[in-house]
Amino acid sequence: MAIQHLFHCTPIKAKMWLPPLVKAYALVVAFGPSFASADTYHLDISEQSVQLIGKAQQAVVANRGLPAPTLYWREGEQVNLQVTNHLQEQTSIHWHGIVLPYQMDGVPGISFDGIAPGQTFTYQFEVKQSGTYWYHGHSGMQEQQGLFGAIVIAPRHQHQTADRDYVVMLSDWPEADPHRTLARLKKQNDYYNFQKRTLGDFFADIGRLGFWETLSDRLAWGEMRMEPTDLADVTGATYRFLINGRTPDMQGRYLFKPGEKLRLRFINAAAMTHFDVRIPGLKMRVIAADGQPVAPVDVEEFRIAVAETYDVLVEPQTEQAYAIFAEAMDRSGYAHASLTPREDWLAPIPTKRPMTLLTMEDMGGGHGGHERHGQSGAEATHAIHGERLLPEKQEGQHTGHGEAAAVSGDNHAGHDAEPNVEQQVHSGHASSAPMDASEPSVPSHALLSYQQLKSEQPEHSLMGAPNREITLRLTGNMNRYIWSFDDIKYSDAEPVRVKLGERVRFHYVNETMMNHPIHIHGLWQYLENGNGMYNPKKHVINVKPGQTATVDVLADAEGEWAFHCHLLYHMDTGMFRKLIVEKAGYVLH
Ligand SMILES: [Cu+2]
Repeated sequence: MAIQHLFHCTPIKAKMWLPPLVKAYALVVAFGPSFASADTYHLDISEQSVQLIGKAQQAVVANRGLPAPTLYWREGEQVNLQVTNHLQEQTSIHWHGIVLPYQMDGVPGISFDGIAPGQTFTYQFEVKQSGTYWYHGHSGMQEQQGLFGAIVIAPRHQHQTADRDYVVMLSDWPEADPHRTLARLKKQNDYYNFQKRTLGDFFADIGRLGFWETLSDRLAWGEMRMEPTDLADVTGATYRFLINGRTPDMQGRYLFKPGEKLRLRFINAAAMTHFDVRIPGLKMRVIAADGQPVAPVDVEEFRIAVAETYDVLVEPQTEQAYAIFAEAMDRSGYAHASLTPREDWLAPIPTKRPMTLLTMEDMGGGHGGHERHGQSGAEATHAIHGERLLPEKQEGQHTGHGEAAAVSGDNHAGHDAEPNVEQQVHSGHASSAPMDASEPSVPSHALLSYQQLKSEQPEHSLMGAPNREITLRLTGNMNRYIWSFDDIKYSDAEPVRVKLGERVRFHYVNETMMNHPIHIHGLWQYLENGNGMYNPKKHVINVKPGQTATVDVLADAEGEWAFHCHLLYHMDTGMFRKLIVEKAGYVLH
């Protein structure tokens, strides 16, 4: 089933800032006279049926959309957001990356009580920053169930102009109820431990559980075995990967005219999935990270961790359709949309690369950078592992679901195979070169690394030594699916307390085999990446397996903040702290 829709920005109020594309095409646009005006936004949170996997499922949505509407704010604006809960359970909205009073931050149990069924909560705060951000539910699994949307904040002084301005929102959509997935992940390892089980068991399980359940469990538990194939613990075996709420078969597209400069605002709104993003045939100029302008870097690919945002400029010169291609880091699936000069032209799906395997560098044996490994001996060894251990995975992920359904003989027939790329792409599309066929592997210098991120402006709060250093170990119990800081899960942990105005240097020591994107609410983290006063400020710092990341945090906002890994199932099982920023003589609980 192909839904022929263009992506559209969803205006939710008349008076708002609009990006250039919308300006150009909107018939009636009223602009506020001043930046300081107060605008009111309404979000209605409800359940809605969606069709993303070939059968109806319930999603949790805002204003009946998945994703939720993009909110366009202006720097300096006083926003007033009325969020009404039409669910049977509590809800909440967290404004991710936004600096605001802590009572407005939207984390139940930390800074407010949550929004009860039938209630409306009004969030009010001044917008003190600009750039690309997002918002999402912070209750239960609602973020995984569809409750997320983009925030685009116009700066007071625009310094990067573009002819068109698009949000590219990536996410992962589960085949099963996420509560059930988590319950499975928490189950005793005797039953699910692949290490102890044989190929015969695997086929027995297929007979009993069905192909996808079996594969999903095996892949999920693969992480615990510390094999080099272990990159994600919830994978494409259960996920569909979406761009602006659409699966690859739904063929999302973004229009352009050759010669135009496009700003693409990538947001990773996935619950559990890091993506490797590329647009074969186009160079991407990264101009912002986590909303903040950075010195431009030209890349062919970047990895976007869960909850990060990157803004890139692209300037397609030729009349052809380009693929916006976001592969799950573990290669278990991909999101795809077309950047196209004509609505009826679709971009080819690029050649999918072999599963990414942990390398010595990924495991902390490298030089501490975030650059991609080259062809190393380790990788070659791992490739053998991959072939030996996971032939079923490669089949499942690369040949479309139709074939997998045949293997299991279950009811996945509704999944239809992946779109028939050849047919769709080349109909009426002769000028498009088959760029995927001979695409070279990306040289490592063309991949964005954290070291390349340099703030556009020097940050003077980075002068001088920190007042305090705190080492936080990122830990996990491999057998019980419990994630933690310093081996203590959230429910047993004391809050981290710092003083208002203090500058704290955190060392995040990753003792696990997983990436952990660490997020602090309400405060910036200045990543120590060797650029001194130009160290970039981010709201999420991805810490690779076995590595240590150092950040400086200026505790310039009092209150109680959430501090956690942004992988939903890691946060939910305990990799979470309350961070209290206290005024002298004033104790918060
Ligand atoms: Cu984590």
